[in-house]
Amino acid sequence: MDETRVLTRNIREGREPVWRAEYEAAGGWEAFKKTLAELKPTEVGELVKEAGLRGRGGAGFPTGMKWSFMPRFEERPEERPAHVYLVINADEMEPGTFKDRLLMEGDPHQLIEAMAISSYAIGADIAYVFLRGEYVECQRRLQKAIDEATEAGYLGNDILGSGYNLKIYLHMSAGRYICGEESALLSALEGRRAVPRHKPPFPAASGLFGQPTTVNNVETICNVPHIVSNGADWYKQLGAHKDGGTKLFGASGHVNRPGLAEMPLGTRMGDLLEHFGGIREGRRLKALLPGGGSTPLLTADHLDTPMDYEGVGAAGSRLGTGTMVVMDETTPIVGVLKNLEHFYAQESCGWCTPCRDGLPWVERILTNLEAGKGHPGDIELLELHTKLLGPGKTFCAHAPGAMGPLESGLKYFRDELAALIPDDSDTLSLTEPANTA
Ligand code: L3W
Repeated sequence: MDETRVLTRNIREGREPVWRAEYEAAGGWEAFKKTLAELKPTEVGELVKEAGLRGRGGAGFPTGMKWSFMPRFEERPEERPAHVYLVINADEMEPGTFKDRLLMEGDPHQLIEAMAISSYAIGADIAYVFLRGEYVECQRRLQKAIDEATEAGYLGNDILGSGYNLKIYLHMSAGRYICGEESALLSALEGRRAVPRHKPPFPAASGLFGQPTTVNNVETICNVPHIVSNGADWYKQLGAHKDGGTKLFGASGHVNRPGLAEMPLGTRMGDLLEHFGGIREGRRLKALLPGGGSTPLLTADHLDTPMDYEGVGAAGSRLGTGTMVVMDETTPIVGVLKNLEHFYAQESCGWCTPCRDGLPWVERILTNLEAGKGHPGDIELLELHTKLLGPGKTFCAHAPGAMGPLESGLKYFRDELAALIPDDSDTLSLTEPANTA
């Protein structure tokens, strides 16, 4: 299958990105000029709503609707707070996920232009990119793009004579997975401990420094200039199933050609795997995480799944970040689950008890199972944890996300996991220390 290159149209493998002159020659910054000249801020939001753009960070929340929660001050400028913020969540740390990095390294002006249009739409005067600490090359390239855009008059005061003011800043994350949760991200950006906040209030009501704020993912926002340039109908027809637009799909693990590809949302899962060269060494697919570490596993029975929000949801999982982690038939599922739960246990912020104490317990049970030291009742205990740490039981989505692969692992591979408990194992032990060898 050929790619449908919209967001990646300027990206050239292994080379420097297009800088301003080349970006402009390819039509770059025209969408921002059009926005300032022809569209009211709310009209940009309406366009994005009509296009049906949904968040690409994992949750799939409708972007236009999120923007519509921002308070408007056009009619009552005297009530406008000191600042209104757009924050780009570029803390890409989801296991198996590397799509936003490509967009930032490969076409940094696209993100900066997209931020300028989106900031205008929500009435923001300051925008931040909250960037994963290890993404130093993204930092260099984005800073250069910001400097070039400022020099060209696309950022700053009274942009292109429109009266609109915008500054963009880069902030490097100190490096914790939980910083990608939007409210923990805002705390980190304020210089405080990265612990999630209660929602509501959502960021539009009280976000960065208590001011109106919208948090969007990198890929989500990169769609905006294309929607402004080509219209909502054009965008909708790009999708192959229910949702409009394209998606950066990825594959890592046991495929012949791991990497990224921009394809219509709703592309069949089997076609995507084929695009990535199929399962390596002629083996068969055992399972895959469709969109990063916190999305429930799917199996070879799901190859016909359309990879969009509805399609993957109907198959019992989530589209997540759209970057698949692929496992062939030789992969022991206990190792997959143990590795994932080790990550989530380590990355818990420790704020709420079920997450802080439950995840290491899950990891311990899986570690023992893998080492042949399981006990009767372990499977039921794991099952119980998927309920105790499930949606609504914890402060944020971290632990429920971690339970996604475990619950689906138990659903599809229960016998394989149960067979790891030795026949001569003694009775249930809940206190055995972790095998940390
Ligand atoms: C106003 C309401 N706003 C929801 C907004 C909310 C947020 C967005 C999504 O988790 C998932 C998580 C990870 N009024 C609102 C509202 N909003 N209801 O909509 O919110 P929510 O709560 O559905 O999800 P979340 O807590 O933001 C995101 C999963 O994504 N994930 C993680 C990906 C990680 C990366 C990365 O490393 N780059 O993308 C992958 O699947 O587990 O379940 O803005 O404010 N009533």
